Amino acid sequence: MRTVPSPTPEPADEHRVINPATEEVIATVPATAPAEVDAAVRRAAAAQHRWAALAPADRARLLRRFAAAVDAAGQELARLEVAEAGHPLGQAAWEAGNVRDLLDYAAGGVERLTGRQIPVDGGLDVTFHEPLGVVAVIAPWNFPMPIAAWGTAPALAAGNAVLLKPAETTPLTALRLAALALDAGLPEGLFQVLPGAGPVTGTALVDHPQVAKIAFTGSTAVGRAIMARCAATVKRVTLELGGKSPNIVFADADLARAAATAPASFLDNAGQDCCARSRVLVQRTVYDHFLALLEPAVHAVTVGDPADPATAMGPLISAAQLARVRGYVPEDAPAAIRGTVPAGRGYWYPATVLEAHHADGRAAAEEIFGPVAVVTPFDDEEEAVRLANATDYGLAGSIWTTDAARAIRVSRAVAAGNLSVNSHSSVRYATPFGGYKQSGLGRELGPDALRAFTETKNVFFSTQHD
Ligand code: TXE
Repeated sequence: MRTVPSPTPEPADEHRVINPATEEVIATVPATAPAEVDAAVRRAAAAQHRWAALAPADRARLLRRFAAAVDAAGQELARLEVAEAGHPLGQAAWEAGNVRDLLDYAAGGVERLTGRQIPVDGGLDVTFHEPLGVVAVIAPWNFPMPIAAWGTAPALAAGNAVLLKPAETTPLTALRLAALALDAGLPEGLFQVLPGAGPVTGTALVDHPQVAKIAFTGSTAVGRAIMARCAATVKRVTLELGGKSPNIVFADADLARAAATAPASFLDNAGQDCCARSRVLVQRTVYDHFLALLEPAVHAVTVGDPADPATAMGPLISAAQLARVRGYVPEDAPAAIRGTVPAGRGYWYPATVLEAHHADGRAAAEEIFGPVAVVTPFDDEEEAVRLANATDYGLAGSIWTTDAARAIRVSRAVAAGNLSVNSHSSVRYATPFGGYKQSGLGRELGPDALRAFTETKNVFFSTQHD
């Protein structure tokens, strides 16, 4: 890594990593050319054969060692995440811990990847869950470390080799994780990080006939294109895509808690979160009261230097992302609530709450991926559900009510993969995560995470004799 202050155009064979809080170039990382992708696939295939042949207990032990190495390097990984992604330090430390937990949880699954014995006539029928071989994880920049591990940890645990392509803007934590895997004793070539541009390095992975699966997290547009391309080699594919998730606040809710927790649900990671509750639906009878409670809660969010442990919200990832957010919401748009940002360099955008009747139609309907929420009133439960489902997305959502029967009715009626009642929590390593509709395909995390990186083989043993 070296510091390069010059703003000259980026050459095609390397990526500059920019600290989004200062706009300084903090590193340059070589991009992986298609021929190098091919060489990496071969190395990975050789390593995978050795890895899958290990005793399950030995594979589990090595993954636990990898988890311990991540734990020991937690502070260092967190600081890298702060520098390359602009995440507040406290959040980044949680993310490093999440990677450790994912690896430990996956290690626990190695010896529980059991098949079934199915009653049939004339013999014994047994299913096996066998590794796919070499799989690719294509990760985004919004949570570079955890999302890389969501795919990598269960894939390795299930006996696969992993090629991880990090986002162009955030390769540093991924590269560090690969070095920690080697230190922990994982075989050389088993887990490789291939930085590079999506359309070049990513496409080479998607097209490669020996890559058995793509686990992709990113935009719906790119996910759709990858899925179509995977058809050529009938590659397995899971997609974790965008969202425009509702936060439904009924009049009977604990309004003080709903309002106090709402800002984090759309401002965490400066809103660059696929689960961001960016559509706040509030029952009309408490609408004004809720907005009055929300305003001080939004202003209480500390925005500033992500390296400061007191900071809750940092900058956006890049100049491009800042331009994208501004494209949806000009800074002089009539806002119900608007926060402040630090002066000077960095890709800052203020916390912004718009009322639906003042918001641009695109801002109300599309994923902005910035610290912006749109508030809409509704009259009754039926209208709340209709508004919540009036989107092509279906990733997450929150329901605030003290009526248990309503919580059950609404959580069954909202078409989304990850709902929370009187909470905004969506992601836990032990529970399944994924989207309905155009928010994705397949599930990650949870008890079935390893199975998603296997083929099911059925073997029938005849017991007939002449
Ligand atoms: O995502 P891309 P971008 C949404 C969010 C954001 C928008 C654009 O709305 O504003 O997408 O972000 C790789 N073949 N999300 O443009 O391009 C790319 O290199 C193979 C939601 O950064 O989808 C990176 O590693 N790979 C989201 C990854 O795909 C390709 C997270 C994601 O980048 C490729 C991120 C190609 N042709 C953005 N093109 C979420 N679900 O959390 C790009 N890539």
